[in-house]
Amino acid sequence: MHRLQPWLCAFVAALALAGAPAEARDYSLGALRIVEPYARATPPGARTAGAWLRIENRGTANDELVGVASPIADSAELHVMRMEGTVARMRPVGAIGIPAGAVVALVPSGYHVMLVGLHQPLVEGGNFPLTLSFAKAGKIEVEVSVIALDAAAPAASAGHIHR
Ligand SMILES: [Cu+2]
Repeated sequence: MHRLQPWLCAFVAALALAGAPAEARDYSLGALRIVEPYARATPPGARTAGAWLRIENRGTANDELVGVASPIADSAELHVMRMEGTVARMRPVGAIGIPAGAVVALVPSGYHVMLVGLHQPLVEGGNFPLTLSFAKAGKIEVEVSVIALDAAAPAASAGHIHR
C-alpha cells in the first residue's frame, strides 16, 4: 500500500481546496466515511448520468453498499464498468463490498452509481441528493456536487488511499 507523508497529504488537501470552489463534502455513518460525491454536468436531453464517491470503512466489520436512490431520476442503480476485449461495458450489480479497513472508490472506469431516466439535466455548480443504503450501517443521504463535463475529478476521489 502506498503511503503518503503527512505533509504531502496536507499539500494535496490544500490544492484540492484551491481548485474547487465548492467545499469538499464528507459524511460519516457509523464506521463509514463517505467522501466527495460528485457527478458531471450533462448535455440537454441526456437520460442517464454517472455519480462517483469514495467510501472508507474505518471499522472492523465488513459492510456492503446495497442500494442507491435519488429523486432526480426514475431510478438509481449500482453498476460496474468492465473491459470486454476493447469494448467498455457496464452492467448492474446487486451490491458493492466495503471490507473492514478498506477504501472503495466509485470511479468512471469501475463501480459507479448510474442515474437512469434523469428528470432534468445536471448543471455545473448544482447539487442533488443521493441516498446510500448499506447492509449494516443503514442509510444516509448525501449531496452530490455537479462539476463541469471536462473538469478534473475531485482529488480525494482520484486514487489516493490513506490508511
Ligand atoms: Cu453505468
